[in-house]
Amino acid sequence: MKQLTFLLLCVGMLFGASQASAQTADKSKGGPNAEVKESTFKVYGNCGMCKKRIETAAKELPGVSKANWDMDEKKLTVSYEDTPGALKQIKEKVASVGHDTDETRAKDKVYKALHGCCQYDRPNSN
Ligand SMILES: [Cu+2]
Repeated sequence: MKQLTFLLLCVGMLFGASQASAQTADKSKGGPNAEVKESTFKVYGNCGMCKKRIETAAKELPGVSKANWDMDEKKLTVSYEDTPGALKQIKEKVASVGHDTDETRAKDKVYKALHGCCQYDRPNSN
């Protein structure tokens, strides 16, 4: 069900992007002229391997230009094109590689497959 939601979000964003290119120079609609925004949010993890995994996952998304996870604070700072749903998509992506965030939760199966030292204490719920 979560995957379906994600898929719908992707389709929605594609549709949004094509609309934006039809109406040129409207920055609020996203697309090539979208403003780059920086956000910081909680991402659970433990070690340097987690850091690499989290940052790599975030940067795989188109529109994400920077990703830095603070190992002490357990917070990820990202620079991304501010299109509708972009931040949620980053959180979904980070959860898809096993790391819970303030809004998204990794699948148990993915979490359990993480390296032993990466199995952080999970929050009770989201
Ligand atoms: Cu780790």
